[in-house]
Amino acid sequence: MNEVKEETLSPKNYLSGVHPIWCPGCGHYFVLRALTQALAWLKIPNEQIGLMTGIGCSSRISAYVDAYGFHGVHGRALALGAGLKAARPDMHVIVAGGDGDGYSIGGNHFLHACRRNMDITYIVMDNEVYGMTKGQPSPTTEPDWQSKLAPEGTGIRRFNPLGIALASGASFIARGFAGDQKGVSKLIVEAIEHKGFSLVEIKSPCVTFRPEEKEWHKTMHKMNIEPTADVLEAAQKIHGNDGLDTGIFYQAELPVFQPDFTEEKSIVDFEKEFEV
Ligand SMILES: Cc1ncc(C[n+]2csc(CCOP(=O)(O)OP(=O)(O)O)c2C)c(N)n1
Ligand code: SF4
Repeated sequence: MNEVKEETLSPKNYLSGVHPIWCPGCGHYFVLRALTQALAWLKIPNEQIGLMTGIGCSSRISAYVDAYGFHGVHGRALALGAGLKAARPDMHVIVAGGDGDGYSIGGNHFLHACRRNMDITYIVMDNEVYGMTKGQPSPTTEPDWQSKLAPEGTGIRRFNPLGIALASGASFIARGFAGDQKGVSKLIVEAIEHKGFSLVEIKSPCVTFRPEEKEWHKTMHKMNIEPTADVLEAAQKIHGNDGLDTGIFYQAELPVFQPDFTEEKSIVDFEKEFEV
């Protein structure tokens, strides 16, 4: 790992040196940059970071960051993150991946990660498509998007990650846009500092299979949403807009689930404590 000295701390201290193989112009490059900026800002020692990812172009990010990491199984990154946080509460656990990884095959884990509210930061690079497997529609793809694989569109309504996170009990819910690197970096800082499960959904264009997403920089609203701890107000902000707003939609202090494995406990004590 890189030696981190306070006076020389910069985003570069958090790059592994492995060269990203994303397509030129892919939004995920900007997310990587925003993440390393956030880590440098917070001065988190590299060995105190656990970056767990699933499978997809976005999930490759764990190879590019100089931290402990695990490039796991498709849709299971949150389970890895929960396991790490349970065993090592002292670590900053960051889970990252794509909309396919997190909302489709990993959808069940997403619901329960929100509900459990462990102190984990979840970064989803949402490009509204499966990039790695050549452009299949994902849960966030609009129903009328026509592609070789779905020539007439899917006709299926979109998954609403922010609304579902709110309904499921996440205590920090934000949306950013990869093209607004400063904004995304700030959201990641706030999310890591937040105690509880934080969702940072980042609209991150797939320039290869959804070239029209290059236009997002013209349509996304930059950091126009202020946080609220009121669920109804947050629901209005999430559901009552055009899906292009960014910022923190909801932030509240809610009970955080953290099993205590630091002392010998029987399973009966554990069940009593957590009412399982
Ligand atoms: C169990 C399993 N099913 C399917 C796949 C094939 N697969 C690999 S990546 C992927 C989707 C990736 O899409 P997303 O998570 O949105 O990331 P992106 O590549 O767009 O960044 C799929 C379906 C797999 N690797 N494992
Ligand atoms: S296929 Fe799309 S998501 Fe994957 S690296 Fe290329 S631009 Fe990025």
